[in-house]
Amino acid sequence: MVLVVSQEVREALGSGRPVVALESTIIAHGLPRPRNLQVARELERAVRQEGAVPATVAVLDGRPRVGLDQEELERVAGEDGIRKLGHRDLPLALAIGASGATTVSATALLAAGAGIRVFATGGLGGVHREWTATQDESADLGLLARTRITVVCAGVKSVLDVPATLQRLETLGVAVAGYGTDRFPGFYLSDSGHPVDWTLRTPEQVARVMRAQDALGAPGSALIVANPVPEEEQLDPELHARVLADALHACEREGVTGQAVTPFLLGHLVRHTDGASLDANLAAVRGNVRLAARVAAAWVRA
Ligand code: PSU
Ligand code: MN
Repeated sequence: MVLVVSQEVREALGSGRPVVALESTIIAHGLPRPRNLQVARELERAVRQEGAVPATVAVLDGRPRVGLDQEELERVAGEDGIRKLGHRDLPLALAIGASGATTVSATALLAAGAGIRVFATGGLGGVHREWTATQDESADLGLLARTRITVVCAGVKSVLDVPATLQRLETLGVAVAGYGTDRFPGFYLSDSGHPVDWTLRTPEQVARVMRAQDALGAPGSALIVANPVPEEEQLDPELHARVLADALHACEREGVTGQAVTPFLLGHLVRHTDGASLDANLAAVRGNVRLAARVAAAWVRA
């Protein structure tokens, strides 16, 4: 097995303790430095406070790692030239000895490979606006259609075409449930403006769905638990709409494409909301990490 699983994570998995996978792209490319390192540490601490073991995932010098020590976390947050790796990039990075942060798709693949069932992030990638012209759809969706993992997130990033993304998830057969809500959350916003068909209300209920997935067998697809940012911590919806329109224009004007699109849009929002989008993003991720830890605990108890 090429995966390097940290001793702490290995022992936790071996003894049936709860483990939560965390992605690293949000750290390396989704948040400004040096705040990103503080956040990476804070998220790991939050998982521990809830009684679970954090397993941040990244590739360092061509080795895929599940569970990072302090020095490794610092490299992900601060090293120049850290790449952004989707799951398709993993074999290339491994063969060449590259270092990179893992997106939702790469993290889900590696975490599932290590035997981890619960994963927390901010917002998933999805179908971009202007999809008909660019065909830009995050590889997150396709990978989650064939990976048995539970992803706790605040919906999909609001820079995307949310209804198109929900439709793709339906087409791909990925289960989606709101946590404590029948509205699909909107990442920076508590409500994306779109409904969700299923509502789950407790970590135990989420764990029961996971058991039912296993009982039903193939196809091994994900479960998306969409957990809204608390309303009092969301980004002002009007400010969001205004700055996002501006960000999308800037993206087009500057000819940003491919992997650079998401970090560009998120960065633009942070700069033009005076950091308010960052606060909302962090509030969402924090809530997701805590809920994921509780789901992981219910899962190992089950
Ligand atoms: N959620 C955040 N910030 C991020 C991301 C998610 O709060 O930076 C990252 C995730 O790693 C996700 C990726 O997988 O953005 C999607 O990128 P793309 O649209 O290029 O697939
Ligand atoms: Mn893309």
